[in-house]
Amino acid sequence: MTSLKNLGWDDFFQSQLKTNETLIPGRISTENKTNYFVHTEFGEIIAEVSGRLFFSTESKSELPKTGDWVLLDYFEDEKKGIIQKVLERKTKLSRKAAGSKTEEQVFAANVDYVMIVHPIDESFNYNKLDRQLVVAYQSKAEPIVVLSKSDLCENIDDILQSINDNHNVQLIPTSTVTNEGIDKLKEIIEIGKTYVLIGSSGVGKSTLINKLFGKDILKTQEVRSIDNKGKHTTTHRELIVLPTGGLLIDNPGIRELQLWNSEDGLSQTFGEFSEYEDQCKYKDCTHTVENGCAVLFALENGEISQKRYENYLKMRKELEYLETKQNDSAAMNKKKKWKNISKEIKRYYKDVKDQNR
Ligand SMILES: Nc1nc2c(ncn2[C@@H]2O[C@H](COP(=O)(O)OP(=O)(O)OP(=O)(O)O)[C@@H](O)[C@H]2O)c(=O)[nH]1
Ligand SMILES: [Mg+2]
Ligand SMILES: [Zn+2]
Repeated sequence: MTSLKNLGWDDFFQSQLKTNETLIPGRISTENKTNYFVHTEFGEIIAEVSGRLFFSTESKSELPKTGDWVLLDYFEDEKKGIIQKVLERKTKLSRKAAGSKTEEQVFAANVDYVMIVHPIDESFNYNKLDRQLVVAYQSKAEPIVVLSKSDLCENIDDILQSINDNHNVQLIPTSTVTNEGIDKLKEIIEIGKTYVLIGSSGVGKSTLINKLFGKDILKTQEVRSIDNKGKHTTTHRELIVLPTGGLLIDNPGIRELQLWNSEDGLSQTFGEFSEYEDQCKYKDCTHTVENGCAVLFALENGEISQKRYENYLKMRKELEYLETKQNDSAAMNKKKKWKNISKEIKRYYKDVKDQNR
């Protein structure tokens, strides 16, 4: 059984407990359709969310997610629990939910490091890496870039150099075939710290976790065939406690990583832009057509790369569009709320009138 501390419990969470707290703390491992697997001091238990918690949350993102610390009523005989409260999150990894809804999807909570797993090959997708970095920085956890399948790559140094040119982030080439980087990863993974692995399907996240665990505990894709392409092998998130300590969260491959309120993450990932943006003539400069735009000037002078400029603008536009949609849906909710209130008021007066009759 693992101690709370080894599960990531610290003063930040301790300070959220009442003095005479009767509920027990637990950490969400897996979110199932109707219940959760939760790590506790008493081992892994199955728990459900209480009706009160379910109905008091305003959005789905407030319900427990993998990595969350929760407080539960614990029923020892059945090894079951009822989740009464989600503790405040230290960090959270969010994206816009897939589909047309303007909704936040939290896919991991309270992680210390985001391991972005990216296969290293000639067709390395820098734009995708930038997007993942934006999401990682926004979460307030620290990113680490794991360059997987290094056994299949010949020009590793060139790619490392290109990433280093734009980012100040730890880069670890790994291979589960040659074992390159595996010891390095084992070395950096600390007891009681949480690492979430993100990346597209098939990049080798689960294989890597199996390697670090020292046993095949997770299902991995067997052979890569054409009709297997795009098929997700991992279908749920799971928080795994390594035998050597350290907590890893496996994720299903992410097909579409849409941004959710990531302004800070964006400026951190595109550090070179903020320097110029401050010098633009107009405060609300779009850096596209304006006279006196320092970003365009830097682009012309080759101080900013064309590729990064395009990717940056794309993500900025995505965030602006999201903001408009959020305002729209906030206005709609407000309207709905007032409609309900005026309905209630009408009903109240009708009742009063009826009573006086
Ligand atoms: N050559 C090579 N292949 C690898 C390496 N690591 C993983 N693979 C292979 O890549 C395929 C995908 O690995 P998975 O671990 O299932 O990938 P995943 O990221 O967990 O994928 P999803 O669960 O679908 O998100 C498997 O066939 C692995 O054997 C590596 O270092 N080198
Ligand atoms: Mg997997
Ligand atoms: Zn500008």
